[in-house]
Amino acid sequence: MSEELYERMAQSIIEGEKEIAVELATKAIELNIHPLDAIAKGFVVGVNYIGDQFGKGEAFLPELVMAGEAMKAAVGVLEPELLKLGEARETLGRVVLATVEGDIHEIGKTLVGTMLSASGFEVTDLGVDQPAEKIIGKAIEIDAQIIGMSALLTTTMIRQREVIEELDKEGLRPRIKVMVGGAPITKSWAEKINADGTAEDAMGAVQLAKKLVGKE
Ligand code: B1M
Repeated sequence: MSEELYERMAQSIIEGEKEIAVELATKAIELNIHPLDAIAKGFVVGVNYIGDQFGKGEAFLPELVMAGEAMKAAVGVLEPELLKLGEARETLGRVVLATVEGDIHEIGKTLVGTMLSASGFEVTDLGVDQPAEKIIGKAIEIDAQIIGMSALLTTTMIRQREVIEELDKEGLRPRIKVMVGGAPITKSWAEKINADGTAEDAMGAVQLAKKLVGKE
């Protein structure tokens, strides 16, 4: 039963059918399917497929845009459920989260923010296309323990390094820890740019953030 639902979820994203995606996300909640399963086993399968097709030149920008919109809408339905499931009792720390300058991919970053909030972090999500000075300025303003940066493009990954270099220059590390993520981000990239860590998905991001504030 859930297998069939997951397949329909993926298909709704591939076809860019926002309303159907929302309907299926709502159905998953009614059926008590864990929202992270609905995202990972259903919707993400679809968005990865269309991303691959786009990469091979077999799908085009309008299809990518429609898939992105359907994905965002479905995840938007599931996010409040993720927050409800969270067992947050104490505040674990303050996190400034952003997608780096020049990059407007927001779905994964927002999901990471939701999971961090559900786990007890106070998250200030600056949104997408955020320059280094804004990210660092906000971290100083709210006395954040962690800066989290997402980048989905190989051309914008470099911005993560710029923020880290600026933090180092201003003597703000190791007080402020930096975690990086996004589809092209690897462990070796994180090490190369001297980040404090990376995670492949939102659950991994929560584990890493807990480790960084010493609350594993
Ligand atoms: Co874009 N796009 N896109 N796109 N897009 C990719 C990234 C791409 C790989 C597709 C492809 O060609 N195969 C490709 C990049 C290629 C490259 O860099 N080598 C690409 C391209 C080229 C582009 C444009 C340049 C296309 C164009 O205009 N010609 C353009 C760039 C615009 C810009 O940013 N300046 C563009 C635009 C778009 C849309 C706007 C249409 C849309 C985004 C909609 C939105 O976000 N509102 C879009 C989409 C949807 C994608 C794909 C298909 C899916 C991204 C996504 O939402 N995934 C993507 C292909 C792919 O990744 N398979 C692609 C689902 C999401 C849950 O996963 O974001 O990876 P993800 O997040 C995960 C983990 O990475 C991790 O946890 C998350 C949850 O599990 N994670 C973190 C993320 N951030 C983290 C932070 C952490 C820790 C973990 O710590 C802080």
